[in-house]
Amino acid sequence: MTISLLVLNGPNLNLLGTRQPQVYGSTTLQDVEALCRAAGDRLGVGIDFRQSNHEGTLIDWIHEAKGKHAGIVLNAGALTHTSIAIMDAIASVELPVAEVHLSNIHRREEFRHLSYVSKVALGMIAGFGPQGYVLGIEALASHLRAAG
Ligand code: CA2
Repeated sequence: MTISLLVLNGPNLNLLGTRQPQVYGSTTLQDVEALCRAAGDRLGVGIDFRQSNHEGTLIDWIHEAKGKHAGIVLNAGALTHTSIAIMDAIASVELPVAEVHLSNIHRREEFRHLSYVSKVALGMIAGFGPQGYVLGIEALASHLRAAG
């Protein structure tokens, strides 16, 4: 059966490429989606790419991923640093999560150094820009293949 991954984006990531290009670059979220789909095609992995500015919607999508997707690539945006609810949702579905950040959160303000997502993620990729999403997809695909 074909592996399917949910690629989930949190608050404000819909603005990617339109503001603060010095921090987040000029690639749009639509470009990121195209990169993810190309990686999925190359690896034979289905990609369900989504973005929401609402914590509850993200949590609903994490719950719905159980039984539908084999893993989640997650950039929770600023909710990374605040949301115990997203952390609990990830723990409850028991799916492998590759946490992704465009920027290196550890080179930035102190308040970005804590990630609740990291506490339940399989691993984390930060600082490689949009390529981080491709690395996350590759990492989950090999993890899932190794697990059989
Ligand atoms: O580096 C990342 O990917 C972040 O998850 C991005 C979040 C930030 O709060 C995290 O600390 C690190 C912010 C996403 C907002 O993206 C924007 C893009 C363009 C313009 C404004 C915001």
